[in-house]
Amino acid sequence: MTSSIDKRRILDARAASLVLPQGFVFGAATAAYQIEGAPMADGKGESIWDRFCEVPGVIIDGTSGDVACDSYHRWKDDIAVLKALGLGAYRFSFAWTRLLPEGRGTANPNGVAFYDRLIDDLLAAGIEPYATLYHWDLPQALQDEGGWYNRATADALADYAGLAARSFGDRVKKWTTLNEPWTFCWSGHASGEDAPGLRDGTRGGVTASHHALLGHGKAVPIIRAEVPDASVGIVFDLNVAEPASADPRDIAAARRFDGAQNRWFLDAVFKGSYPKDMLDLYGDLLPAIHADDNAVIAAPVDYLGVNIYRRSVIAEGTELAPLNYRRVQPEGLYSAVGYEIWSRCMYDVLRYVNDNYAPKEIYISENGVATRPETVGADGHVWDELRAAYYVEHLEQVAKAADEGVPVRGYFAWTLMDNFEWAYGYTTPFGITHVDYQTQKRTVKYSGEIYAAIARQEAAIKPRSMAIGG
Ligand code: IFM
Repeated sequence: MTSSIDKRRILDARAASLVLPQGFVFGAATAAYQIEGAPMADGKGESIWDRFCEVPGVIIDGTSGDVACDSYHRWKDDIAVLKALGLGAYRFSFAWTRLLPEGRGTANPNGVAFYDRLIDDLLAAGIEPYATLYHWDLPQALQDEGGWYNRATADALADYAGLAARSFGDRVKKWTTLNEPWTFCWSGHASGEDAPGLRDGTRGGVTASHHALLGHGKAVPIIRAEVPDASVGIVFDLNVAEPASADPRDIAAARRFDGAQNRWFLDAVFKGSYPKDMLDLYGDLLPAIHADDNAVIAAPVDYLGVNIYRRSVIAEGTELAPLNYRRVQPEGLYSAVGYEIWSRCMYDVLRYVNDNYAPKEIYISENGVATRPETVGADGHVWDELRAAYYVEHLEQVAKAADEGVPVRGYFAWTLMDNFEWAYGYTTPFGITHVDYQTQKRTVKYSGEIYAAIARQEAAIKPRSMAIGG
């Protein structure tokens, strides 16, 4: 039997031997609703997640992001953690309703001032801000006008992008328009597990997707006009889809699933049109696609962000007609949110994206693993060995793809610290830093230490306890 200490030694050695390209960016990611708290402070407006969390039964533990990590007040603690970890980049999102409480119109100066402070303090700490405009928290005022079912929401996103770029573009140079349109469009509008909780099936998912992509396409030139030296991209959550068997029906189902989650978004942005097989499949369920929409959506981007958590093994089934698929769970190790832990998905997705779409640059904008809630031990540590191994194994796959010439430029751990995991509430933490929600004390976990050591290219890993805030 290998002891825990031996396992850590082996892992530390593997971490120490990782080689990533020169200049590779190591960062950590968060999102506004998941960490900030203070939902109504200083003139902030209501978002669809503020509203959704009030619906009984939708969040597994009945919680919300009302307090979360209290980062609205404790952003300095978050920066202290990033600094202690030695990370060079922080991916965060703006809460649209802090900047524009009604979704459009007059800016809220308090919201602008909050992100000014965050950005200034990040830069002072030598950490590059990677800002995301939309990480799922649509203003409720826009939802009341139809949300992503309404084409006008695309224009509202573009106007909001202009405001953010004018306000912060002198200091923020890395811009992401949307985070994970597949998830927020389909989980929010087809199956209903996420806000706004609509269960409108494929028609809902595809309608929201088209308008979200349109908003992205309209936002890109506006950001460029405001910030000529900006690097602008979009973040997709992609999974390579594998047929569960050689049965032609499973092969066809995997192809449909790939079309819905991957090709629909990637073809639109990188090839300038939706995949023909998916247009045919969706048929009458499609929203109105105007003559120049494809060209708008295909506005050239500087990079693609890839969020990757698993592969998808797909059989024919009954989910989301006419996609008609079923997710198969191969035997193996699973995370607390039921995702198979299978590091090869990282290499496969990088190759898939590079070989089929050849983006100029790729960032792994999120990757990480959920466990059950952890506690800080008597020795002051959180020995999250499973998560530490996850990072080492997935970074080995990044290194392999980079070695083969895939232009992967950086990696962001999901997530900097335990936070509000949407419908799972606080039951499935993903953090490399533990958060004690009673005291708001942040304690870097073993995974954070090992990740920091990799980021610093240290040869030897010496875990130590770091407690910040509280
Ligand atoms: O927490 C989420 C994040 O907001 C978007 N990507 C997936 C993460 C883990 O589920």
